[in-house]
Amino acid sequence: MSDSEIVLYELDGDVAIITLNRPEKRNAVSDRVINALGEAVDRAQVEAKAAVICGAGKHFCAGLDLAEHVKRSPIDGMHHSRGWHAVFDRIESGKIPFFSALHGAVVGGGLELATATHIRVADATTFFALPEGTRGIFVGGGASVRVGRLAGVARMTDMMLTGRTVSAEEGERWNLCQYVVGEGEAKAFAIDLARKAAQNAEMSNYAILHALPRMGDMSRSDGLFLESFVASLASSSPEAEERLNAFLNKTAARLAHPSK
Ligand code: 1HE
Repeated sequence: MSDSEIVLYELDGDVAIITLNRPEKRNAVSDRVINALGEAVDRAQVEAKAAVICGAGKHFCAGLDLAEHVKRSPIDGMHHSRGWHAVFDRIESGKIPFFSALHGAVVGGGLELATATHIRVADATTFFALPEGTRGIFVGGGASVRVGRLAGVARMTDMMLTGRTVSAEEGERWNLCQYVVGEGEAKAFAIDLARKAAQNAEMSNYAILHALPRMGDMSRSDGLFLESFVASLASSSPEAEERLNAFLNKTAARLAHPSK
């Protein structure tokens, strides 16, 4: 299978759809997969306004390709982990929002990939796990930072010490995903969300992706100051003026109650 087949890339209007395509190995992330994923992510940042990452077959992603990891020197292990960080950082801190459509196993590096995306949609078959302890290794694709912050260190410690699996519903309560949908519905749902996000002002999306997480890490006073700064920058753009006038002229769509 060539690199362009191991990770599929498709552009659907403004939305890039990136599919891990190694179902016979449950989309385990080999060196080739991480490289091809990095290329697809970079292409999406240029061509699309939002992107969806999903997995072919019965599982989103079984994590690190364990077959490639049996013998790695400490330096190679460090380089490997930093390579994953580089790709996942480009997902989390790029130009466009990333959505993940989850089903089946979202485990180890698969959960690390999912938590680098901004919005995670899980279908009813989804389960989350961090089995690194069981395998005699440690997380290396960013889970210590991302999963620990989303779910809390106590829950992550539990997942790693006991190897427990966490259902989609429980995962939603733990912030591992923001949406739970019916079996087989995650991809269409995530694409729909991505299309909506792609219609936002690009500056608003950029501020959401880059300013929000930084503000969360700042003191209250610094966070509020930066919020004012970003707000004034965003609202002084011609696009903001156009969109605000569209609301006032009654040409912009109205918000609807969630039940509608
Ligand atoms: C793999 C991998 C893999 C499957 N690396 N080959 N991840 C894990 O510890 C999860 C390991 N995988 C599983 O627990 C199960 O495979 C699943 C629950 C995901 C799916 O089960 P199932 O019954 O559908 O599939 P299977 O029969 O276990 O696997 C099908 C094939 O995929 C089989 O190969 P085959 O040649 O015998 O057909 C498996 O060996 C292969 N396979 N998962 C390599 N992960 C940056 S650090 C991140 C650290 C981690 O990610 S640790 C977590 C690793």
